[in-house]
Amino acid sequence: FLAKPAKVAIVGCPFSGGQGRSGVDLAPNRLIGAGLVSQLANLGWEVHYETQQSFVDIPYNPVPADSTQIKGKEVNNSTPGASSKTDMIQRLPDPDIGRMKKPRLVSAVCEKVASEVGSIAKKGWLPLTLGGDHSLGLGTVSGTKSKYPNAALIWVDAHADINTPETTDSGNLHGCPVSFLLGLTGCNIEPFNQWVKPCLKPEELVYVGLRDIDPEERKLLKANGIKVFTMHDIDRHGIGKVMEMAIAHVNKNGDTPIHLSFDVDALDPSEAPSTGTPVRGGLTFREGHYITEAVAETGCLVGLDIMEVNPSLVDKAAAEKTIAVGCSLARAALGETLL
Ligand code: 4U7
Ligand code: MN
Ligand code: MN
Ligand code: MN
Repeated sequence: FLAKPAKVAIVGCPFSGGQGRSGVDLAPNRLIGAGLVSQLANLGWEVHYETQQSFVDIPYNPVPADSTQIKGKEVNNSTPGASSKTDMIQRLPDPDIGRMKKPRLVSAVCEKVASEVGSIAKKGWLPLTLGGDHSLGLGTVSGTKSKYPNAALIWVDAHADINTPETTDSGNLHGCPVSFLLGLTGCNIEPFNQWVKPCLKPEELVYVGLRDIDPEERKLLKANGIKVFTMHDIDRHGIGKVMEMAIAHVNKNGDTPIHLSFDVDALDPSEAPSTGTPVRGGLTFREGHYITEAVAETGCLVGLDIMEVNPSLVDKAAAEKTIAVGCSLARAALGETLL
């Protein structure tokens, strides 16, 4: 269904509100700065790039690092003490709801991302979303599902990101997007229930690379019969066999649209050191690329996310390495190594 090479629209999402470490919002600019647009164009894709500046219109948004972005907006700041020349948007408080941190901000941003990704998909283009933290996956997958209701989801990550508002210990919503997509118990909650549609069936989902699963997440994975390929499975079978099984699980007839959500922390920290929640014992450089190549080979890719690059972590060399591998994974998913 996607003529290849075709059009890819890059959605840059400078967003960090789904977790606690600043800097992950710098990744889209850095990935673009590393030459991603021309790299994809060189593969034969027509590339559109747009950054989601509209995030700054969200009233819960924290003041952007470059606050010139919001100059010219209407002054309507009644929050005591929050008034300044550059902070001209009224910024509403976003207190925790239960355990969830920044629920209104995350929800509003993901709703915008869902609409953007959905409209790109509806044009028949491939949306490539550059995070930002992985809470954005709630938006990207919702967007893909609005065009392809039967789309499969391949979630490549050290983590399962399937905590619910009730099970999350950290309260960080980047650990929760999958539970909302599945509509698990506890997810029908404000503000998310104002727009999120539980759009993903457990059998449409497969994980690759997991090695840090919370006890409550383990129960949810089992109770819902979700297919998981952990690092242990990759050690046992090799990545070739694992991807064969993973793709067979969600793409039985070879014609199921596939959304690939790649959290760079799936890679070993030696390959992707600049990320907020690194976990030892991850994918090698080649295993990571094999995953994206295997998906490219299906010809079924309809949505791609590169998430959780945080260029402000570790040091300059680490950031450059992580940015380079992010670009490289995106190229491989878009067919760089296909003959
Ligand atoms: B990421 C965690 F407790 N499970 O919920 C949580 F271990 O998008 C981590 O995969 C979540 O990076 C990691 O906070 C979210 C934790
Ligand atoms: Mn993740
Ligand atoms: Mn992760
Ligand atoms: Mn992470």
